[in-house]
Amino acid sequence: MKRIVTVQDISAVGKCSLTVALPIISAMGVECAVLPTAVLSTHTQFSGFTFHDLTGEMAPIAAHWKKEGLDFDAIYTGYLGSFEQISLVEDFYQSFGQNGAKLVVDPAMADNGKLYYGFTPEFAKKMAGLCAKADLILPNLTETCFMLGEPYSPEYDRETIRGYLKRLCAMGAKHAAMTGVSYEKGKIGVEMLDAETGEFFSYFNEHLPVAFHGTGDIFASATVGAYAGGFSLQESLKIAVDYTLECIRKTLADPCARSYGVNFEEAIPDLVRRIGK
Ligand code: PXL
Repeated sequence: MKRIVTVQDISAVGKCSLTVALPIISAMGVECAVLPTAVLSTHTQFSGFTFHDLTGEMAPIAAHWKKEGLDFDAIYTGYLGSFEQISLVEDFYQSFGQNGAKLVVDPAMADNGKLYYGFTPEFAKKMAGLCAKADLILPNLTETCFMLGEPYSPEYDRETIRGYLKRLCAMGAKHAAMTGVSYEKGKIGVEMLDAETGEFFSYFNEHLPVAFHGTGDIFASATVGAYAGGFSLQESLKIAVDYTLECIRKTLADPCARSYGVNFEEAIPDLVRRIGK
């Protein structure tokens, strides 16, 4: 069985970061180790959340894993809370990337033209440095704009997106896949550039006219689960687009849907069937 490690926070309630990465990646038949960065009562879109930083635990946990001879097929980072955590992830990759572990970075820090609570444009530049080392990055348009120092506009065309992807790859990422891309009314999906071949790949499915928190984490987790499980990158992105759409459908159909995240749980059986597990 493949084993990956994901580095992100535990938002105890919130259907994001570790509470979605663990169930999704495990359900896809991939062992999911966790390097938790912080414990929050909820994600930061709630007001009054508690926050307990675990930065001090990261290096000792990594050192113990090294001593035990553990390694990983992929290192998947999501929401990181500080410059120091990004530096620690860079050290972690330096140490655990030697055996060919792929680094997948979801620079979860912004959406809809705005940085999440607590982040600054300087933080986005530091995140761009981590993205430069990655095999695959999964930013949305807002995160891309902050990393490239471009103004955000919800209006764009394919040429603009492809230009941004080229610039992200020029910084060092081997594959840059932008999530939540829509060139045509009623369709949304992903556009990826493979820096080695210079080829673009895109895939779209139905765009339901709603926006929910947490879909980026769900998308990234499904991509990592599929990719680590042996699917090609292209097929992994298709699986993630379709699964994210199914989660949104399930949320819209759920009379008890939560306001803070999507119903990814009831779409897991579809995902598992899709990947033939
Ligand atoms: O979904 C990304 C995310 C992860 N973790 C925390 C967050 C957010 C987005 O707001 O606040 C703590």
